[in-house]
Amino acid sequence: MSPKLIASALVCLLLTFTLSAMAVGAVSSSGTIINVPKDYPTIQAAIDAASAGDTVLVAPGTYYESIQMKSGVTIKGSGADVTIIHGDGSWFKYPDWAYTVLGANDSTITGFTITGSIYGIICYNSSPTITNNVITCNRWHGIFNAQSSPTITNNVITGNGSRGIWSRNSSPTITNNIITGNVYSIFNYNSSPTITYNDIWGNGFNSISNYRTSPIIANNISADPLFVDPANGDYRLQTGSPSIDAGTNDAPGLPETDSDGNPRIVDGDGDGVAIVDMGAFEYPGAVPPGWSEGRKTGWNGNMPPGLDKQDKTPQGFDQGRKEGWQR
Ligand SMILES: [Ca+2]
Ligand SMILES: [Ca+2]
Repeated sequence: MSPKLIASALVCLLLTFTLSAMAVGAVSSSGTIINVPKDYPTIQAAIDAASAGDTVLVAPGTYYESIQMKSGVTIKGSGADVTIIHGDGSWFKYPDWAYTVLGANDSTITGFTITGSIYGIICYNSSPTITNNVITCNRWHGIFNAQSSPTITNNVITGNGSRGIWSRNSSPTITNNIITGNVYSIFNYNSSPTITYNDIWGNGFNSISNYRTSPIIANNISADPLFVDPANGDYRLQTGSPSIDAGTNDAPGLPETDSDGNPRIVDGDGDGVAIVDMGAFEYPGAVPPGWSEGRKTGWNGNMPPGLDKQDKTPQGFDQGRKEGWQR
């Protein structure tokens, strides 16, 4: 086992002990909002009660259940750092298909950590949108696709025991993700995937495997994404991360906010052009010269002339909602 994979295993062990912060994301939907656990104690009970157009909004916490998505229903966590779905061992079709999330057509899952099963997400004859999630510490594949065309945008897929994404007879669109620390990156068989603007780095095998496949593969990078503290489950991006402003604003299913409900799209490298980052968390913006970055507690550092309190924002800048700077 390489040091990197050992580190991933440690993250898996630590995962449930390191998540404590609170965050609530915003929802824009014309349907009904169903709250978990306020309205229903489990995510699945809320999904079962939902109709097409509804949103199931899940409060921070760890939910020990495997869930089946429903056509037309959005399932929204409060941020991948605080809202965890840990599979309960439910099986799908075959004895080796334990899953945490089972996809459905025209549905969205966003803002969760998805962990603790053999497959994190199974798409079987289904094409959901999967965005703003951390998919980690599943025994085999992070996402398994069969006869499916899911939209996989702006996730972190890391520390899974086999492939980050495995596809058969499928046409997934894979954009703006960070795929790292898995044993293998992406495997395609008899498929037509579109794989663009992802950071694929630090897997046991980074090369994308294609058999009887006609892929579109372009504009991906392979560089350390410089997560803030991956050993403790913090997959935000550090200053200088190559994943900042490295995605595409044309990604299908691009979310309006990041996993924590903070603004997307932000100009993270200060060049005046706002481009979405790769991964589940948008870097909050360039730090002005002479200032240090203030994560989670707002900005700090040397006060600019005329300012004497931390709750004031220098001219030309808006204060980040939870951390750092935005122009
Ligand atoms: Ca950005
Ligand atoms: Ca920029």
